Amino acid sequence: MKQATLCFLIRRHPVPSVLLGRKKTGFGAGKYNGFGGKVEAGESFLDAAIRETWEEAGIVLQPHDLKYCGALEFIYPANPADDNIVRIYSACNWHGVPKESREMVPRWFPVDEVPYDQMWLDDRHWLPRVLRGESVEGKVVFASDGEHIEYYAISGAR
Ligand code: 8DG
Repeated sequence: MKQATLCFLIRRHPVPSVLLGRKKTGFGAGKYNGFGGKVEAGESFLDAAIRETWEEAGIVLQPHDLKYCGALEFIYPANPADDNIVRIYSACNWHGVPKESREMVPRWFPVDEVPYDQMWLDDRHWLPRVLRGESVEGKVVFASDGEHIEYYAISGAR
């Protein structure tokens, strides 16, 4: 199964907020998400999270900036090539200012105004935990349309 990453930048001031990017093209286009994508040959998950956040948002992260927040399996029975296991990270420290890239338009959202109606449908079941500093583990199985959820099981751990 494809290995992938997602990284959420979180700032405390002026109000607790998360940086999301609206995907401009490709898989998940039009949706807000964290920054991430496939782990390439020879990379660790951490390397991939750092590279993707740089490529998609122009943000520089050091390995020690990243906090591991758990892993989720995303299963697309109608298109198994899209199946992926994602390691999720958050970061409260970084260098640089978010910048639009070829793939993403970054935007800050207060944590109580996350645009779940413009995100993958499962995100509302686990992202609030990540934003509270908790970890998540689980699996999401999508329906044949690749959008609705057939089944999910997500547990959290502090
Ligand atoms: P790349 O070309 O930059 O490597 O990556 P990509 O085209 O953006 O994505 P990908 O490699 O196909 O990897 C899948 C990405 O999509 C990965 O970051 C995890 C993410 N993703 C799903 N399903 C869901 C979901 O339900 N919610 C969220 N938040 N992200 C999801 O595959």
